[in-house]
Amino acid sequence: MKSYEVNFDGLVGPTHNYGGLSYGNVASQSNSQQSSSPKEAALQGLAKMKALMEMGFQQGVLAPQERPDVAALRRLGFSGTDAQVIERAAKEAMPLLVASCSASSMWVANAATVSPSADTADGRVHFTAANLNCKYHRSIEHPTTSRVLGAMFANQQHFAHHSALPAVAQFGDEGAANHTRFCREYGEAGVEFFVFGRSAFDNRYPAPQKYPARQTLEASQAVARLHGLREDGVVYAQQNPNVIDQGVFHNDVIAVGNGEVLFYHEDAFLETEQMLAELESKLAKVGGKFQSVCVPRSAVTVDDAVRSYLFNSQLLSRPDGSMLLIVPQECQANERVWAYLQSLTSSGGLIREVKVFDLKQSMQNGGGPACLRLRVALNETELAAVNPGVIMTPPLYGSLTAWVEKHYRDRLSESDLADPQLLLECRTALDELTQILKLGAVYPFQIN
Ligand code: SUG
Repeated sequence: MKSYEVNFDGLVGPTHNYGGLSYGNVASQSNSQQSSSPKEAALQGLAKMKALMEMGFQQGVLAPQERPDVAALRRLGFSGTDAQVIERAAKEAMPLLVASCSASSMWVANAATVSPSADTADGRVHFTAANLNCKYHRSIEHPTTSRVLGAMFANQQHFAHHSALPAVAQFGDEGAANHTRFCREYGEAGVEFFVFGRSAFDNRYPAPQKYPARQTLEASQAVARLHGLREDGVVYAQQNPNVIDQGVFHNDVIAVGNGEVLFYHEDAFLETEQMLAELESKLAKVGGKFQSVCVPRSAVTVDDAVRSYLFNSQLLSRPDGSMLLIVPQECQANERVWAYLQSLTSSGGLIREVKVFDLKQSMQNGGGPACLRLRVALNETELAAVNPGVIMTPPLYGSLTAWVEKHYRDRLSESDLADPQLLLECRTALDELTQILKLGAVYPFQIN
């Protein structure tokens, strides 16, 4: 049976703004308070989805969330009508209003961890929504994420959904941004690679000194258990704490994998040799031949990687078995990174082509091509069981573009977040979106 990797991209929501909310994420910190363009952000994301669809890849779309999250503000003690809640928060605690307005659900690599059916004990595709416990503005995403994923992958015979892990730092879980899967074919059993930043219960693992390590070993282990993964089908590795302290807040900022290939920076991991050997031997057990491409620090520094987002790229398999790398334009702007990419694609290796995308609106908050997509490997039967409303087609691209043009603002700055009209605009837009994507009622304003 045929199998595919389907990339579901997060659609940028109407409140996209630069709130400076993510300590440890260099771009989010340095662009804080700039004015944003939600319309441009959403169109840039849609252009990437369209391009991948036109290249022949299976492409889907994941809906944004209702923001400001008035219910979250109510839980923090603001009361009255929705407009009063927003006005009071703006007056008394602007940072909380900003957090409740974040469009951060666009970075769907953090929405969930997904294990394909070939890897799981019950032969279903498993999803665990990420608790995103490290940042308040992201910790409020998972209930709606679960409902949206449930509406997209609604067939219980093929899809199993787990709610987010306990909402405490010990089980900090950032989803697929720290999870990679190696396999020969997408439909065959593979090896799932979980990268963690620290251990909550075992102090033998060193922790970063400056910035938070968002993913814990214990969270990754819990996800592997929930999904029913074989011991031989899992490899855990610790991220180098020094790179977390340089702004590598997720593994997907310093490594990316696809098929049998891991593309990574020399400084990405601790115990790299041991980890590579384990990946090689476990992949061999399921008939695969592991390959790694290490980018030396002499060619590209960690700082270059963080600024350019070289590794936050999408590594895609082309029909002839070679690979294509989708990178943000910031890679072209960095001389060393661009020179490295030229030498990589002309070296005769597996990665033959680089395609550049303008994702500046998202990049300025630390979200590159890989952050914007959630990969779901599906066989033909499973793909047919996905809600067809969320699979990208030329007509859907047309409808979504028109929808963005109609509902999104060109500019948004912090003071605009206090405007209760923004909530109404967001709800009107999302109500229409659920009809376009055929999701049913998934948002708090639709179900309460
Ligand atoms: O969690 N930025 C996101 C970026 C997530 C990128 N995802 C991956 N690497 N997979 C984060 O730090 C910034 C929001 C603000 O500052 O307004 C933010 O949430």
